[in-house]
Amino acid sequence: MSETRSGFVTFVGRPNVGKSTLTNALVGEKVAITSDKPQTTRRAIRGILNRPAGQLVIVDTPGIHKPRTLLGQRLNDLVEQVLGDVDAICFLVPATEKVGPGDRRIAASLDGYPRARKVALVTKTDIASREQITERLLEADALREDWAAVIPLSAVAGEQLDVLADELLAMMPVGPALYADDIATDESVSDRIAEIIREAALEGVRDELPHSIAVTIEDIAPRADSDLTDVFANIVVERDSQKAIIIGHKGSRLKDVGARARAGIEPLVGTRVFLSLRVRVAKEWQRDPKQLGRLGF
Ligand SMILES: Nc1nc2c(ncn2[C@@H]2O[C@H](COP(=O)(O)OP(=O)(O)OP(=O)(O)O)[C@@H](O)[C@H]2O)c(=O)[nH]1
Ligand SMILES: [Mg+2]
Repeated sequence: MSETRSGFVTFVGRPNVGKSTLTNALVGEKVAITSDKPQTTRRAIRGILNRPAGQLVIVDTPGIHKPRTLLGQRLNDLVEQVLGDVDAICFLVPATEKVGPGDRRIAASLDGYPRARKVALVTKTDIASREQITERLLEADALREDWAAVIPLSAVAGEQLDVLADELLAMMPVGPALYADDIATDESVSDRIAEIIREAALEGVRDELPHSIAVTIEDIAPRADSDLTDVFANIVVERDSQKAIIIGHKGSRLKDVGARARAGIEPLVGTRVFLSLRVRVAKEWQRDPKQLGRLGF
């Protein structure tokens, strides 16, 4: 048998550049939630890509940003920890937006990780003009001298994903698969369900509210003698006014969130799901170390 390669790759970049969408596209399954709100990802989510040539473990991380809360600070710290442990770092910039100070800062900070190979990715090419793509490739290329590759791609249109996977695999050390070849992620079902509910709750909310939403799972229990699983979960927000928004007029919004979430949870647990959602207020949890600890940060 020919030798295989395996290792860890991480995607970094500003919030909203498409790290999680690309992770899912490469893995071929939704392992990380995505949204058009910045700071959607709050954990280091591992997605696993298997090829005859080997295995890539993709670590999707939170976007790197100027922190305004303790949560924001903890998310940036988490990214730093991940970067120290990977074999390759992919830095993402969307083709549609000019490279700015935030991108420059992140690209420069990769100096701190000399062991990792570094790749620049120009994303969202499906919604960019040729001129934008060319301009962004030049801007990205100029950010560092040590890029092992600079690749334009689209996670949504599935363009150039094979090129990226092949390039990355070739950079990995020789070795056997690190995870079983039949799992897409090592996230627990409970954590994945919490994230699916948070994704459903993020849809249609604005301003500061996306940042204030957290989800906890109380219980997941198969119901005896029936093809039904009960899921009891809490949507946590920071203020009473936010609770009212999440619930909506006569509970209409919460009902929609529940329906959307259930559609995502059922394929995951493989049964029909009864989803019970409660909305709770944890005052200013993003700034409170104790509450953050309770929520797993
Ligand atoms: N058209 C297009 N949209 C994309 C592409 N990749 C991501 N998006 C959109 O960009 C938005 C942000 O995507 P995410 O994958 O959540 O971005 P992220 O970098 O993980 O964001 P954070 O977790 O908040 O840091 C979503 O609305 C995606 O649908 C792409 O290749 N093409
Ligand atoms: Mg993300």
